[in-house]
Amino acid sequence: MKVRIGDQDALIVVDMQKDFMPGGALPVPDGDKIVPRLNEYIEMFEKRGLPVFFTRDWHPENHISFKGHGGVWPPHCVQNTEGAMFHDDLRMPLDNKFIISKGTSPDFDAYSGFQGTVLESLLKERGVKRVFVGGVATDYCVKNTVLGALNLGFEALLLLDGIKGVDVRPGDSEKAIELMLEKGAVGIEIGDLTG
Ligand code: VGL
Ligand code: ZN
Repeated sequence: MKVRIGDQDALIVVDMQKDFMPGGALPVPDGDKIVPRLNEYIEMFEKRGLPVFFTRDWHPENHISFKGHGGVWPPHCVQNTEGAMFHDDLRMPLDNKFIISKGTSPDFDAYSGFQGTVLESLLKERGVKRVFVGGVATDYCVKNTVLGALNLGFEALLLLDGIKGVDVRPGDSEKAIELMLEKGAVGIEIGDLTG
């Protein structure tokens, strides 16, 4: 599968925040291991002047997804806390970079970067037709962001070497990948990129 990055492409990096990394409040095993690879993808977009979107979970401290507030997760990615910050080594372009906060109001959760955000309109007003998606967690926010993109009419390339899952039930990430591919996403790795 050879892919050439072009001017209708954008990169979406999902939820690479400290709370989702080993040692964080809701750790994704080996979540930190994909940082170098994601940085390579980010650099390729940055060099071409193409937009890079960083989604982040950005919850109030009484968020509905938290245990004790009706949800199943330990409190995580609380607005303005250290755990909500991006991984220190994640490459942040100076230009053409967008931070998309989701799950920001107490009573709504959002696993998709498109849910309750301006992501779709920012992509469409830039003429983006195809999104490359990596980050965490494969079985939650990556899955829902990819499915959201497909539903909205974008082509979606799943960065197979730039995702990690939580696997609350063993096999969840594998199943999520199968579902994304079945729905029309195309799985790629860094070696598939040309030019
Ligand atoms: C996520 C669980 C809860 C994710 C966010 O980013 O995949 N997972 N909140
Ligand atoms: Zn969350």
